[in-house]
Amino acid sequence: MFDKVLIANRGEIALRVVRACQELGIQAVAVYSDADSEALHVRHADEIYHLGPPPAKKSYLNVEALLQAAKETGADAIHPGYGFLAENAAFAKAVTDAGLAFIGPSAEAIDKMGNKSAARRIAEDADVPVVPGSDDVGSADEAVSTAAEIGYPVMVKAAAGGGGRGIRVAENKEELRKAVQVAKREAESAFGDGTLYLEKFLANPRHVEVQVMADHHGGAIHLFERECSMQRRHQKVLEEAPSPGISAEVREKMCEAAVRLAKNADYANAGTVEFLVEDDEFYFIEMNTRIQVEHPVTEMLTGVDLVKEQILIAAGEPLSVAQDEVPFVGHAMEFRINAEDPDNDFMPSPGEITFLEVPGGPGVRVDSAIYQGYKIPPFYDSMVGKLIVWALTREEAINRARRALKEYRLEGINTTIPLHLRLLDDKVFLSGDYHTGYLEELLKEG
Ligand code: MV4
Repeated sequence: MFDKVLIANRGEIALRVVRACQELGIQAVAVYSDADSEALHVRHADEIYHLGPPPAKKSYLNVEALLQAAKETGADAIHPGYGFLAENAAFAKAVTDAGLAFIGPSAEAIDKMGNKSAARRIAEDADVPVVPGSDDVGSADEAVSTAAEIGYPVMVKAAAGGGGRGIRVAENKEELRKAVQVAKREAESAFGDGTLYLEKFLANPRHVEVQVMADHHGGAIHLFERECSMQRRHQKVLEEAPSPGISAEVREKMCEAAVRLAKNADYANAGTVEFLVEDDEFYFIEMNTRIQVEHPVTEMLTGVDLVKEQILIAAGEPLSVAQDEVPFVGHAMEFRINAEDPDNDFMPSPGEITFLEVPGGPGVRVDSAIYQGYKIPPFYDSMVGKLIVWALTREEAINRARRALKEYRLEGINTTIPLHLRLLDDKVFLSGDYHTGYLEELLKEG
């Protein structure tokens, strides 16, 4: 087992990993920028290392500084968290080349899944349904002839994109020619790779993802799904499990498909297989090769500590649970608390937390790295915490969430708490029958 793990991240996820290390008897090394010397992940760590100035490029994205930090502190592994370098294959490779363990999948797996069109081919190989579509299209002419086979509307996607970046919809061949031209140029400048592919455009799908976990001994399991359709501009607002929109039969098929994909790709560590769901059909779109923000939703239902499991797997341990031993009990929801003003187009709202009281009681979990008197720096992501609730039924979880969000007293900044309270009284959310376009429709209504 590792003696010391360096956490190449900040905020709530860095603190989450610190906690997992401490429970495993592993020393946790926090890194920090000049903007984060008073941050909670720094206060809770066993050892700290200063990286550099606030801009991420000079600190949390600075590979040289991170490797130097690991070397100087004598760490034997690095956990990347999410965001920053978590899905950077070159970083994973640099870590292992330096003789350290990377707590995540191999650089090869990150690289393979980072190309969304290659990931589609891997899914097809594993008999996992994909959205009707194409391989890479070399030209506008090729796109037009391929789209004639698929049928309009089609979606143009950048192979190097993902998470909503570099996508366009085309209703006919004129729009498609334009979309290909614009998307190619954008993808070249944003990702250094203008490769495009096409998919049939699904108008209002649900977004459901399956958590998988695989070890280095051929073991691979799923930990069921999370419903992630409540989103705005590709930023998830809340997540829940089980998905209220899928049947037991779809769940079983989708979860089995996710495991087949992980096994076929020789995948190790934590991963998330993303699907679009329409009626009773599901289609693979992407695989995320990191621990995700919403992982606590799965932890609440299964009892499996996903971050500990990641660390144990990276240290060579087999999976701690067998597939038929994974519980899936009750209902959980996660509410992302962002320092943003939902009444002012979600404008970032950094600054000092002048007063803070955090909810508690049965079935309530708060993963956050803020405290009263803490100044949220303006340099990083606006998510400052997550409220996760669990109860036996969806209805009880909703009532518990409403109660807990009302207990939250957070002053000095604007947050997304009022938006969550609104959603908890929204008929469509309460019905469970919502899709990826719903929140933006609701916000347009005012
Ligand atoms: C789609 C789609 C409809 N049809 N693909 C956006 C993010 C990226 N991960 C995939 N995305 C989509 N791909 C086809 N063929 C609609 C979306 C989409 C979406 C997907 C998941 C969650 C939120 C979304 C919001 C808008 C569009």
